[in-house]
Amino acid sequence: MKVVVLGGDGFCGWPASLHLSDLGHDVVIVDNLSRRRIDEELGTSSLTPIAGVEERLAAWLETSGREIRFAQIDVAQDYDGLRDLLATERPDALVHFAEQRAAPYSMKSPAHKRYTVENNTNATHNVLCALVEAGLDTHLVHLGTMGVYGYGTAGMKIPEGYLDVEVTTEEGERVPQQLLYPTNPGSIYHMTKCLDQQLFAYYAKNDRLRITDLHQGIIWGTHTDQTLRDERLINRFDYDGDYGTVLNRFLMQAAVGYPLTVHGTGGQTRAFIHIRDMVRCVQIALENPPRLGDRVKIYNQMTETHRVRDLAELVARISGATVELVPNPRHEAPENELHVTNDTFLDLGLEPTFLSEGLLLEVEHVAERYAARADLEKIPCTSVWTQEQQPGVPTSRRPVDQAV
Ligand code: NAD
Ligand code: USQ
Repeated sequence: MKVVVLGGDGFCGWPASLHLSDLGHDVVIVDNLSRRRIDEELGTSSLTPIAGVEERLAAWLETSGREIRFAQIDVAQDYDGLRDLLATERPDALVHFAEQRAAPYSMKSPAHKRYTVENNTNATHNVLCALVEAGLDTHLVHLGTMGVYGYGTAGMKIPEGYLDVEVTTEEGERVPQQLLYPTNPGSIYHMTKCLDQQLFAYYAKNDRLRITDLHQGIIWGTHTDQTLRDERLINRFDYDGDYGTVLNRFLMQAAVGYPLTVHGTGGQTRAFIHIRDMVRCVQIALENPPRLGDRVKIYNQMTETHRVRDLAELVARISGATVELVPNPRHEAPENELHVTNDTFLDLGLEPTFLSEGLLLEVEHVAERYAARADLEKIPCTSVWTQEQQPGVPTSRRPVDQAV
């Protein structure tokens, strides 16, 4: 199948592109390289030494004999360029990773909030609009987030996208309905993924686009079978206070001897998935498209849930690291339970990589190997969620812990 991967130079998009190419699909990467420019803006860089995009692609051709083509297009800004590429390539599928994905970065300043909203919602809407204008029946697979649901329920399992409800008519009859699960975003970034959901629902209904939305948990790990084949194919590993995600940060912090930065009490429970499972999920989603006219197909793309302080204790146990409770820069529930339905991928053959198997390897093979490249000053999370959390504001004016 011909697959266009939007955001194919990023942390998820690169290994997903290699995996699909390795399976024999014809892959075209579209990326505006904004993630690399954001590294420059923040004065940070990947812990792993990632090659430039041209060098990566040449290395893949050399090692696999397979060509991945590349087009530098800003999906949010260059609508005509995107539409023309789609009209020329006429892909069978489009995988959409091309968004600003860091919650702390999205909260840094009014400019960062506005950039994140404009980039993400324009990118998604441009993709949908261009597919319709080009008259294509291309299956769109979007990488969404578990964060659209918020992270708590009244004890029920979070379903895959749609909530069963019963409404009572005027005659007193109880009628079953399914609604898009109510959104409860925890950052401007997460909010853009909620807006994406509405765009998908509309275009699936009005234009009969075939759309799959993958509500993905936090990725951990770095390597996939393909990125391991040559160091020029290595994947990025973010550890800085804006882009580093919690478990990869803890692994890196352990490797450099930095106390593990647990926010607040570390009672936050989140969903996780290994990067190898992510690429396999994208493959499975592509192989199981919705039928024409179906509503948006939503899968929960996660394999296990963990509490942040338990993760820190686990990493400390295997590495000897120390744990530090630091003030939480976010406005989030200090403690939550999280139960998630993830039957669809398991039924379709996903065999998860659990933390218990992969964690130590990750510390040894990635975090310790590249520890000398780390800039420890970039580790603290400095983006705060509210005005009251800005440095210098008395702690008495800070938001009280509450379920949000
Ligand atoms: P990333 O920032 O590493 O990659 C995103 C890529 O998209 C980058 O290469 C960037 O240059 C590109 N991009 C951004 N805006 C673009 C635009 N307007 N036009 C063209 N290219 C653009 O992020 P990632 O970690 O690979 O995440 C990919 C997707 O998966 C995101 O949508 C994110 O929300 C989702 N996701 C990521 C995680 C995670 O833990 N990393 C978890 C759940 C969901
Ligand atoms: N946290 C710490 N210490 C740290 C870093 C984070 O305790 O050093 C805590 C945070 O306060 C938060 C939790 O860990 O409670 C998760 O933070 P994170 O940065 O790992 O994840 P998040 O901001 O939610 O975002 C990441 C990706 C995003 C994706 C999301 C999936 O960056 O693209 O959508 O995970 S989910 O969390 O399921 O919504």
